[in-house]
Amino acid sequence: EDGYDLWLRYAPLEGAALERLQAFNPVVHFDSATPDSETTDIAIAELERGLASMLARPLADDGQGKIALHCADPALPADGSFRLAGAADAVTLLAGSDLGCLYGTYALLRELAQGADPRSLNIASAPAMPLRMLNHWDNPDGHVERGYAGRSIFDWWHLPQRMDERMIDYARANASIGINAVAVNNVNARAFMLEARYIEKLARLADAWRPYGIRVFLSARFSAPRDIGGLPTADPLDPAVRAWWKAKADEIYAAIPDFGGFLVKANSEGQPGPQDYGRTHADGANMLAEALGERGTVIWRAFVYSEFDETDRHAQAYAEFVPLDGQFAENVIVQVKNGAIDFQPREPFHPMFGAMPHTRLMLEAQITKEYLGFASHLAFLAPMWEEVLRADTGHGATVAEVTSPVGMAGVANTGSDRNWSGSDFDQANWYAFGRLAWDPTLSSETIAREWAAQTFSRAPAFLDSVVPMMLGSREAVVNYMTPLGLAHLMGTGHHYGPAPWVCDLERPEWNPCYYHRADANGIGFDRTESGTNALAQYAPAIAAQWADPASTDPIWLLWFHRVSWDHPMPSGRSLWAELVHRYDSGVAAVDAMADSWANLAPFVDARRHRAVTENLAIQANEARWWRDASLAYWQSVNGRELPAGTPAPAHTLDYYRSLTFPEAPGN
Ligand code: BDP
Repeated sequence: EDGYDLWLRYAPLEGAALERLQAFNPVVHFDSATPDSETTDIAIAELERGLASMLARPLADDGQGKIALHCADPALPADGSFRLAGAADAVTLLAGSDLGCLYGTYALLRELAQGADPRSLNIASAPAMPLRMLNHWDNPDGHVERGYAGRSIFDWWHLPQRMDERMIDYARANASIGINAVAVNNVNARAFMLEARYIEKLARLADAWRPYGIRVFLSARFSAPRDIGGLPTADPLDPAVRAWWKAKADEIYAAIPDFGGFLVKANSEGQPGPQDYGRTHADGANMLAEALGERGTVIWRAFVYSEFDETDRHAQAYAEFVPLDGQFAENVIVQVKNGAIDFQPREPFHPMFGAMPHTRLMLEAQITKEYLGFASHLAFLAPMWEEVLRADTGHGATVAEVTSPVGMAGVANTGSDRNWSGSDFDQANWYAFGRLAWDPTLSSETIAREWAAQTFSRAPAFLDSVVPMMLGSREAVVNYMTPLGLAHLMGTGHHYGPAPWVCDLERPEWNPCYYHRADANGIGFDRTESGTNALAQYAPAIAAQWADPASTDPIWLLWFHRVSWDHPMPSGRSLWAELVHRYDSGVAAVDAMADSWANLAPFVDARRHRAVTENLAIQANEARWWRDASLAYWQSVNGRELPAGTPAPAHTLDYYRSLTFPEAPGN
């Protein structure tokens, strides 16, 4: 086992589950109305592959098969919805489209792989969100920005003539969790990826993925008309620029009739955009939307912080976008990160959610763990996404309700590593992302359980131990990296490891000290009225709750408030003692994960067990590193002793400050 098969291992069943399936004679047949398509062929082949593997024998087709597919049921919508109904003599899979049959097939296999009784299946499933998308930050030269799993899986060098089999396995994995859209290149985009030779390459991928229900998108560089089009400007209101994009869209649609559209990062972190010409985000997005017309969608990112404007980075996206509500074309989606800063281990939900009722907003999550320990720390991210999806915006809807009519994008964590994600447990984040985009009401626990059962072992004793370990893992990371609402304390550039002392970077909001604002008197970022008042961007009920430290959940305290080191916490501890306590809990939680995992050796093949063990050893060391370096720094600022009985940092602050990591994966 090397992890390549992901959650699609279809491990042989045992005991009662095996007997039940044996007795069931699970041969597949389909009705005559079912369209003969590549997609139904894939569904049937996948079912046969999965069933044969779980039965550990080839399927014998005696004409009496008990799995019946009806993929053209007029009563069901053609959006991928399906129904699975078990009975004593058959399992029926009903869908309104061949894609629904493919999704239903994966659902059936997922249930059987967990040992479910086929006769008692009763599932009606429909995608909650129309767009369930991966955003790859992959560069055409094979480097992946913020990628920790090797090189890019996309081989632009050899495409279109040569296409790796991995592209099919990638599509299978995505289809199995309902992902239906992929932006193949980095949002920090190279304009040449819009050239004809790249369209040919992309068309090969689009053709390969179409039967799996996946549409391709391209990240488009806003200045492309200048960069590659020979025009003197990229001004969105310039007729020649508009004509260039229209012709470009026509060229793409001629090669890829179901091309999804463009993903755009504009006027952010040095990227070009409409503001370069005194135009708004709406002007820029609408120009591209017009070029695509009804054929496709412009996904315009709200992650902006162009020039530091003396206020608060937290407030910038809202300030630029909310006044434009109602001005975006029908086929524009604004894609908003879960929080207002940048994919930190914990952020409150972004205040834009719910604040733009006349704009289609989509949630952007980060699957790759840029700020949560890369691929060496174990952090299961479903609880983080569940936290944001379930957040009440105060505008009469949760974040899930605001975004469900549109969709959810995840920054992919895939790479050329044999196990795809850089570590076995990081596969769970890809899986969880897809499952939540399909159904944001699923609990993290359900997702962890089904993933772990399919990926490692369905033994209840294994699951009862590994699931709680996964569920607590992200909170452990929050505690040893950025407890109590702290954020952005990581090392410069590579974003790995602690560096709360950094204070000399060119732009204020690049510095950790800008975020923690610690001095002898206190710590935290005042975003209330007495500070930057970014809090006023939230709906009144939410803002009121967070305006007072006493009614603010301690997990957000230092995000919104600057308090003294003696500030009394609900636990009865002072802020300083509570902070130390949280770091220690984070470290202890990692040690507990390592212990649990050690006990699970009997359930996991030796190779993957060892790989996880090695990562947990790294994490245990590095949790201490985060704790010790952070505490050493806070002590240098506040001059305080550690609470009695608390171990001192292993090294001096100077030691932690002197560490450099030229070998760390950079950006
Ligand atoms: C930040 C990353 C940077 C991305 C940027 C983005 O550090 O590499 O380009 O987000 O989302 O988190 O555009």
